[in-house]
Amino acid sequence: MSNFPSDKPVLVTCGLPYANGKCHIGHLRTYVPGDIFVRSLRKQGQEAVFVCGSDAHGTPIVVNAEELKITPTELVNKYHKHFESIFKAMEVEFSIFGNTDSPTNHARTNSIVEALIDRGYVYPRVIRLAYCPYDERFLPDRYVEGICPYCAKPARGDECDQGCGKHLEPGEIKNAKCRICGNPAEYREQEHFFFKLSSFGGFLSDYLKTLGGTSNAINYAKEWAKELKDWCITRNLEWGVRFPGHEDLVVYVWVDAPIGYISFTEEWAKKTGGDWEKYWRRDSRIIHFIGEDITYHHCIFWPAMLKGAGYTPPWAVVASGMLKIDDKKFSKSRGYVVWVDEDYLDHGFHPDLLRYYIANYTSHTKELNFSWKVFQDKVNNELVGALGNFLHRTQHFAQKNFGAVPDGKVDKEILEKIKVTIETVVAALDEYEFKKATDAMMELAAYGNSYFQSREPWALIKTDKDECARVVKNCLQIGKALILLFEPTLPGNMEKAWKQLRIPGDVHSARFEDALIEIPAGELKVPEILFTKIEDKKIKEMEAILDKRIKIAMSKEKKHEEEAKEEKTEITYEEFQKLDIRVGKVLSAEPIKGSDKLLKLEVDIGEKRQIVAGIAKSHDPSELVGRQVVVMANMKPAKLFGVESRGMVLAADVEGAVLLMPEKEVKEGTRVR
Ligand code: B3M
Ligand code: ZN
Repeated sequence: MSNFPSDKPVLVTCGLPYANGKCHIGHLRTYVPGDIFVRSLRKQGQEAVFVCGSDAHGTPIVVNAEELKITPTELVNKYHKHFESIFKAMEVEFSIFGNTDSPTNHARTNSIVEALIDRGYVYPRVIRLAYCPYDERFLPDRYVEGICPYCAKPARGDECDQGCGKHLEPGEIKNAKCRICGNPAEYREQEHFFFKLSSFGGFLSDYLKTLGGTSNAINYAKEWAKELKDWCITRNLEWGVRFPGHEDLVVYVWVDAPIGYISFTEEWAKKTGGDWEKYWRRDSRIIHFIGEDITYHHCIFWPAMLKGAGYTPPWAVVASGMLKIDDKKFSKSRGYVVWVDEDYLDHGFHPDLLRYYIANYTSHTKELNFSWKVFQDKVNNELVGALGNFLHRTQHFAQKNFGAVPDGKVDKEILEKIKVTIETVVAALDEYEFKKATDAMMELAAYGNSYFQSREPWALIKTDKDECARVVKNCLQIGKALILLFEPTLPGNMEKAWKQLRIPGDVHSARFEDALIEIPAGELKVPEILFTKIEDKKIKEMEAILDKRIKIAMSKEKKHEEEAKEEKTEITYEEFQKLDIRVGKVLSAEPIKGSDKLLKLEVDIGEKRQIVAGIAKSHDPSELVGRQVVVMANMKPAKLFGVESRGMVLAADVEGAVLLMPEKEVKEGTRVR
């Protein structure tokens, strides 16, 4: 017996993309199988709501917006639109694609947090937090960088991203440095609010026994549930959902992000006249598709929060394995990334090809490696060679020799083969095994090809037209079954194929079991080719794009490493005292013959000094005269282009040097400390 259709309402979600960067293949590893799953549910007669949306909060978005000098809202809107258009292009069809900064989500988050407070699951505690004395602010999450207390690798404030991968609580990170100014952070005490996760141990250990989904998620979660620490759910930020009653605090992004699943369902219900509470307040089947790296949040935090506030916890958590590019760990900074727009869609590749690759490369829970070469092989051998070839040759033959789908019955043996394939596919989908499912479909295509080959209809047409018609009818029936089975994976091409075969009704709403209904006799047109081979040249072109990106990233990394090596050592105040820095006034300035960079200055620093400065490109000599500058006065004398220099004019090290000057005029020769 398969899991679906069920009499309980079914809701499927996909992990919310941060509205903070572009969509890459790594994202699709969750969204494409999620979409295939929902389309397959409908093919089994199961209604399902499919929700997703932009994750709008959290420090990376604030930090990025600050760097780009735009507001977080502007940044979020930009990427929200981006994801929406990519999903449309990739035929990932959510019932709704919301945004966690929506009024509905603010309201739902408030109401859940208040419920948790009312029920005694939230308490205040004074903790030591990283604080930057220069920027005069607390440094939540990604505003701090430092060392992981567990594995001693470099880490970010909320996560050991380069080492053990642990979630870090506020205040845990060692050697904290401010990300804005790079200075060491101090620790200051402040009151924050904690969720009593530790009191959910009993609930979670029972709950995890019944939770469905993939073993990679559930097994880890069972271990984690044995040792639960309370969880700090507030942050010092402006951007986010206010923590009730505290103007200076917002809730941690991992509180309001999953609540987005609920508020998007509410928004969907409002739009369509549906009922959101039947999913979130009553017995239902909520299925979360997520990346493996956010299992803790979905199997531990989230069910505890839902339970605590009186909502329905998930029925299944389906976690996809991670992505590799050319067998290397996926990494944007190292260039191992394939962007969905600029590296795929913009090159004219059909979304179905990548959808198939993602579904069929390996088991959903294993690492998926993307390489252009394998992509080419899979498209050319499987989609073109097996599936496309079968659909085309049989319809082409039928059209040419009969002009129509021939009359007559389909063989029992063929219908049986189709039936068994449907059962295999449905069983695989019940286990979230998209590879098994699509392999079974491809096996049916291979069966069709060898059936066609062995019956030799091209010979039969001359000797036994009736027998030939029977073979052709059988083939067209297999074709119909393939179209229905592959529709969730290849929605665009299967829609085309369905129309070409002139089967009545809409392929997207038809059921798997309709594959057993005999294809009606009727006129056929010459079929168009669905899938075409990808040429070597195209693959070389795509590989070159990836190579180039990796090379550029490598040279950037090298530069960073060298810069890091140059990092300044600390000095004492006594050592600093040795520097003789003084305010001076420029008395004269003139170019130096033979150099387009240097100017010869005469500067009054309580005494007259001749100084050579590399500022000719950015400063006109005449505008300098009379200006006050800051001078390092005890530099060892040096000769530049034959001109003696005794001292150095200080400037900010940017293109077109920016000279330092005192805030107001002071006497020439005044010391700087
Ligand atoms: N926005 C993305 C991630 O960590 C994060 C998911 C939220 S799901 C509620 O994969
Ligand atoms: Zn700072």
